Amino acid sequence: MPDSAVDSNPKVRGVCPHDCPDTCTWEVTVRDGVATQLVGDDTHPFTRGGLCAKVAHYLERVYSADRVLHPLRRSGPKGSASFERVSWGEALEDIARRLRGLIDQHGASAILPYSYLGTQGLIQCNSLSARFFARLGATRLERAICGGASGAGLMASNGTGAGMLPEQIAHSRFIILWGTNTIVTNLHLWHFIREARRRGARLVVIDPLKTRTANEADLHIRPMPGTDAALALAMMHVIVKDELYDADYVRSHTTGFDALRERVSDYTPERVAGITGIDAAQIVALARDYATVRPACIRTLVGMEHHAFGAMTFRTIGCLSALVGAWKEPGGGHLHMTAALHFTALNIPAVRMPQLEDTSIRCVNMAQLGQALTALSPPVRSLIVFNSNPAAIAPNQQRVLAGLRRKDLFTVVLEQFMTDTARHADYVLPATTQIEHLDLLWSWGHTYLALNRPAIDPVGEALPNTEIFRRLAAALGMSEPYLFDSDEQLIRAALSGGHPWLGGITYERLWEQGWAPLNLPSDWRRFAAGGFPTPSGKCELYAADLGAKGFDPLPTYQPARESPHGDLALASRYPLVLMSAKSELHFLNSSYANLPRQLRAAREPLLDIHPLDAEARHVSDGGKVRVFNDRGVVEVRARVGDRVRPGVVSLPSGWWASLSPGGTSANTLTADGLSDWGGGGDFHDTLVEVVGSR
Ligand SMILES: Nc1nc2c(c(=O)[nH]1)N[C@H]1C(S)=C(S)[C@@H](COP(=O)(O)OP(=O)(O)OC[C@H]3O[C@@H](n4cnc5c(=O)[nH]c(N)nc54)[C@H](O)[C@@H]3O)O[C@H]1N2
Ligand SMILES: Nc1nc2c(c(=O)[nH]1)N[C@H]1C(S)=C(S)[C@@H](COP(=O)(O)OP(=O)(O)OC[C@H]3O[C@@H](n4cnc5c(=O)[nH]c(N)nc54)[C@H](O)[C@@H]3O)O[C@H]1N2
Ligand SMILES: [Mo]
Repeated sequence: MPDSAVDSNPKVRGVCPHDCPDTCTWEVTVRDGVATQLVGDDTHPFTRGGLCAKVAHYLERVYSADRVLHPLRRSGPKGSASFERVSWGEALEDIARRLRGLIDQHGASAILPYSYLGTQGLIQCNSLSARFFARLGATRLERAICGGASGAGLMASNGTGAGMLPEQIAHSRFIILWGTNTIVTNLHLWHFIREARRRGARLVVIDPLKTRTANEADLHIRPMPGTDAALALAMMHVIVKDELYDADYVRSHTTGFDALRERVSDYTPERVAGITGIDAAQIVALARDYATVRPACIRTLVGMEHHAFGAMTFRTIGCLSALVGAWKEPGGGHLHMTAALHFTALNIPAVRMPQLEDTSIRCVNMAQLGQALTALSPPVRSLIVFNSNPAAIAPNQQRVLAGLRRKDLFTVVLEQFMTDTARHADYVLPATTQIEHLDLLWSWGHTYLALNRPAIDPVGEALPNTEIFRRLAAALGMSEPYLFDSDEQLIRAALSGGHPWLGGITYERLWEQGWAPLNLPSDWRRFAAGGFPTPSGKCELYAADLGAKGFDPLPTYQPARESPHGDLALASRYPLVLMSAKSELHFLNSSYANLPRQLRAAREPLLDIHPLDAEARHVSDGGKVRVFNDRGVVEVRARVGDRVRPGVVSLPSGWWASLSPGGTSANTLTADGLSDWGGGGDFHDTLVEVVGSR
């Protein structure tokens, strides 16, 4: 049970738990123990009273007839979703018995925990679970499928992914949304972009897809996927050649300008036009505008990192702001994620206790779950999943499913719904939703901390993740007190370190007021006077550290193996690049993709294909197509038009295979390699062929 009593006040403050940069606060009205209304908080400066198309209907999720409300034990073949109800006691006792047996025979590293940001709350996401699996000595999981490569890339240039603050974009005069679909994925930032445009800002979107956001831009530039580093190098070429860089800033606050000048000399707009598919004249104009209109902001997020050279792409783009001295003005610089600010302020080690972890134990990258379940030696014998739906969101879906179907794999899934992952479990344990548990929310898209108070008692027999791990620890006979801390204790631990940015922010204040801004300096111009947290203290145009690790120390472009300019034999069999971005307004990754309202709104997954590519393949608008490569086949209907550029096709991500027309979804086709560094996936480097079918 949540350890803070449910309040008798009928209006309860809470926070959206989803893995989204907006982290909105809300207010829940409760009558007779039932939540009757959930509305956006109009006092929160970022939420501004509005919720998105998904979360506005969060109560339908809470009270959905499809929720898993009791512990379930498998009673049919894996994947058939045949389960019988059991008691918590029976479930936990049997799970503990099975795990103990595996540990005795094979050691605890036969167990793989798999989790992500189904809830982003610091406590229910990964607090006691981190302690529990470390104490157990389970295989470790690298959770880098989102933000890993972009963060590591920006780190190499600027020492951090946290630069500008989101509200500052309102002061920009030239905004590049570079590989981010703000209106769909980061809606609450749009207000500040609109504000900037009211004051005369120009908006450029760089995206292979004509997204909802691209539709609103003054200029939409459509590179071939995975070629943005070349585009950035060509911009630098123009900026250097035309002497539009900020010589003072470059001299004082960067390393390696001469080496960079040499490097970019080859990246002429004409040559890069051939790589990116963008007109040379357009590249020149973009570079000149970016370097001369002040203040200029580059906004990036996550989509563009999912490439084999994702980190290098971000590292390269990350040099532009210093080159033109954009950091000097409020509204200038690079806006990426604010996560590092929260993680600096909060006492994360007190919550997760990293000292318990034995780093000599093997580690599995979450983007390669299929490989881990089918090829790892010694094998993974038990999989414990929470806050994630890998059967839908992990790349190379057929391989993931093959792993999940293994008869000798003992799988436990903590879930709110019978996802495609849960369907393959031996036990499904019912998890609470956000209005049923206590949590502390940080944000990767703004600088407000917020407390989520439970508004209602758990529905059915659902329990918070933390409580499930406490009970599991007890069932396994563990007795270390740190495995049994309460949710409130964990939140107090997170707020404890005494960091100045947390000054005045206490549990009591958050309980009363709901949210509080981090106490950042009021004149936040992060690198106006340099001070980059890199080894040299400068923006590292030349990064000696990268060189020492075997990477190119200078910004560079390389084609991915699985791309039109990579493995040419592969590209001749599969000539189209498949994007599977977050184009569904009504889904949050694979969450909501099973709920009636959202499924009605999303209708069906369609393959976007350009008329030139469609014609060559006898594909008609609305006609059925087979999209395939060596990893599998997806059968959907085609939408012919200019939502994609020639050479690129697109499927929406998030769809559950079991609810998709042909029984497979986009990730059936996606690559499961890793980014150059930072541990990200390369799933947007996916080549396919398309044929019309009847
Ligand atoms: N409605 C909704 N909102 C969400 C989510 C959701 O599922 N639904 N998911 C949340 C999560 S977990 C995240 S990480 C964020 C992600 O937020 P974003 O990063 O904004 O979203 P993505 O769709 O992953 O990628 C954005 C765009 O990057 C483009 N892109 C991909 N590769 C390249 C490339 O090589 N070059 C260029 N220039 N562009 C490229 C894609 O075409 C896509 O339109 O959104 C969050 N918000
Ligand atoms: N092709 C393709 N693949 C992608 C992406 C893409 O753009 N394209 N995006 C990638 C990115 S950026 C991300 S972040 C990942 C997202 O991958 P995931 O984090 O796995 O996201 P979801 O699909 O939303 O699954 C979260 C699950 O957690 C459950 N959940 C929510 N709250 C709780 C809770 O309190 N307790 C428990 N036990 N469960 C809970 C939800 O019901 C849901 O089933 O997907 C990645 N995969
Ligand atoms: Mo993500």
